[in-house]
This record gives sequence, C-alpha cells and structure tokens, in this order.
Amino acid sequence: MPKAAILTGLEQPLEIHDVELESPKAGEVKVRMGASGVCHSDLSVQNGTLMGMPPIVLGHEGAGVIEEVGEGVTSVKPGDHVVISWVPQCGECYFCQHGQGQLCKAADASLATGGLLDGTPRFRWNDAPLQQMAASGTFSEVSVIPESGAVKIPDDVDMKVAALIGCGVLTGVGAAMNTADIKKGDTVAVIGCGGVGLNVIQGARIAGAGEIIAIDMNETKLQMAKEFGATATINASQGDPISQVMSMTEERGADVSFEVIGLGPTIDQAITMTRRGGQAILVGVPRMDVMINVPAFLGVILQEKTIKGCWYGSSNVQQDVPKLVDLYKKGELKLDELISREISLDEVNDAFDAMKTGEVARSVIVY
Ligand code: PAD
Ligand code: ZN
Repeated sequence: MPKAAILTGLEQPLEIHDVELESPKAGEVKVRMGASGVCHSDLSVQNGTLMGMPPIVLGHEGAGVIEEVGEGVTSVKPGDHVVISWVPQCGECYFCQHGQGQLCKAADASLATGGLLDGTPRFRWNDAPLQQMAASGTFSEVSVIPESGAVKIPDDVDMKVAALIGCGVLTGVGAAMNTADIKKGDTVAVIGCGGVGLNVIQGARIAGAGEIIAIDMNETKLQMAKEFGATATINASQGDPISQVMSMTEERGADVSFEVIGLGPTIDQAITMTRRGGQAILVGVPRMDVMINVPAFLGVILQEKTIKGCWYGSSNVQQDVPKLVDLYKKGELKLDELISREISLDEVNDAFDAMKTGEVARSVIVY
C-alpha cells in the first residue's frame, strides 16, 4: 500500500496514510513517483480557492517511472520515465484537434470530479473512494493516471527537474512562449515571482524580450528573478508598482504584463500597467468570486488591450515537454535553480508553510 498525503478537510493540514490503489484500467498507467513539486495550486485546494472535495490526494506536479499499464496502452511501457500532465490531452476532442490541448474536453471530467477520465479515482481509503487532484495525485508514492497524462522523457533527466516541468515550467514558460505573443525587444512585466512567475521570466527571456521587470514583495524572490532574466525589479511592498512601470516605459506601460499570483488587486494592476495595444496575460488562479475591474471603453476598447487567460501555459504537452527538456539540456532553462528545498512526503505541510511566507521558489518531495 502506498503512502499518500491526504487533505481530509478544508484548511486542515495534510495527513499521511497508507492508501489502497487499484490496478490501472484500460487506457491508464500506474506510476511510481520519483518526485513531486509543491505548487501554489495545491495550497489553493487546501484553502478552498480551487475546487477539490476532501478527502483528496493532492499533488499535480510530478514525474516518475511507469510500473504497470492497463489494456490498450501503447505510448508508454513499464520502466519508461514520464512527466505527469495534469491536463491529460486526449488528442481527439474539438480543442485538441484545434491546437488547444490545454483545454481538452476529456480532461474537464477529471478536474470536476477528482477522478480519472471516467470520473472515478483509483485510490481508496477507509473503505471509500479517495479523490486524486487533477487526474494525478502526485503526493503519493504510487498513483494511477490516464495514459494521456504520462509524457515520456529520456531516462537521464533528474526526477526533481522532470517533476517541475509537469506544472510550473510548462505553465510559466508556456505563458511567455505560447499564450503571449512577445516580440523581440518587448518590455515585459511579471507580477509574482514564485515557482511559476520565475518560469514566465525565463520564458520571456528566451522569447526575446528586451526588458523584463520583475515585481514581488519578497526581496529574495526579486534577487532570484534577476538570475532568471529580469533586467529590473520592483518591490511592491514599497510603493505602487504601476507608477514605477510607467516611469520605466516613458509612461506607456509594458508591452506584455503577466499576473502570476491570483489576487484581484494584482490582476487589476497587470491590466492597468499594460500599454495601449499591449497584452495582459492572467496566469494566477484567484478565488471564484474575484472579478476583473476594468472600464470597457476607456480601459479596453479605446486602449485596444488584449486581456488573455492562460491555462497550463497553452501547452501541447506531447510537443512541449520534449522541447523544455531540450532547452534545459542546452543550458537555456534554469530548472535546478528553482529547487529551494528537497523534502520527504511527511514534510509536505512545512512546504505549504514556506509557500505562504513566500520564502521558497519550489519545495520538491523526493520519494
Ligand atoms: P508562489 O506562491 O510560489 O508565488 C507567488 C509569488 O507572489 C510569491 O513570490 C509572493 O511573494 C508573490 N506575491 C504575493 N502577493 C503579492 C503582491 N501583492 N504583489 C507582488 N507579489 C506578491 O505561487 P506559484 O508560483 O506556485 O503559483 C502562482 C499562481 O499561479 C497561483 O495562483 C497558482 O495557483 C497559479 C497557477 N496557474 C496555473 C494555470 O494553468 N493558470 C498553473 C499553475 C499554477
Ligand atoms: Zn501547479
């Protein structure tokens, strides 16, 4: 029986228990986890910002080794190393067929139910089904996921790095390279320099941005942002970031702004600090009741601003995971540097605390 970290109630610390795990059904695979990052979205399920009904095994940023495959599985075999995609992309629905696999229709069922593609989870605990976050549940030594959620990678990629690719890197780098249209020399502003925001910064650097303004309230994060490619920093705890971005851009605003926290006020800041004709990309996931406050005519139409949501970095995981691995191997993507702490599964609550104080980029559970 694998050990897993279970959220038993909203705002409760995770509990480590032995859980039962069924064999993979047709089109599913069993993965022995090598590592799992702790992402803000895990914390957001714990505090009720994101849906997910306890009891549930959290964790969605993981990588591991295939241990068993269900009937009909052809893309991976036991022994293969895989990155886990928390949006399993079926390849067949309207969205997958239109180059928007990140919006896969089949994946919706798992997000809504806490199960796999058929709506049922493979974990059991206390004689009842136990949900798994986003068709993954990577805070477990072993998990069963859809075949389409297992993306094969070379065996020589460190599991910790591979795990980070599964969410923070695909989302952050993808936001800059896929969701946004960054032109050579553009000025980019990034609000929030955590595990995802630092990846937006390095994605913007690779996309050719000229100036990258990093905004955070934590000095350590701003220092990290510089290592990841930021050319200027603004500490948002020491004054209004909008006026500072304006003065850095001849009062025009940034060509492209990213919000990577998930708060109403910073979403409004991102839109306001975007120049006329520019793009505001919203990555952070706010509470369900947060509204975007922007005047339709003076704020959007006359300004011709694009306000665009970003889901999973607009990634096609089968294409983008190998690309990111290549960029990492060429030394263009900093991934080892994202790992602030290596922890064991039973230290996962400490990782949540560290994330709340903003002191880490990523804590990574090593199994
Ligand atoms: P994180 O907690 O590592 O980073 C958040 C950062 O924001 C920290 O560095 C904080 O110091 C900083 N911060 C907090 N408040 C402010 C403020 N008012 N002004 C400036 N800086 C501030 O989180 P993360 O990087 O893991 O995740 C960021 C968000 O992205 C979070 O909402 C998560 O749920 C979301 C996310 N979205 C997707 C997607 O597909 N859209 C995927 C993965 C994560
Ligand atoms: Zn995540």
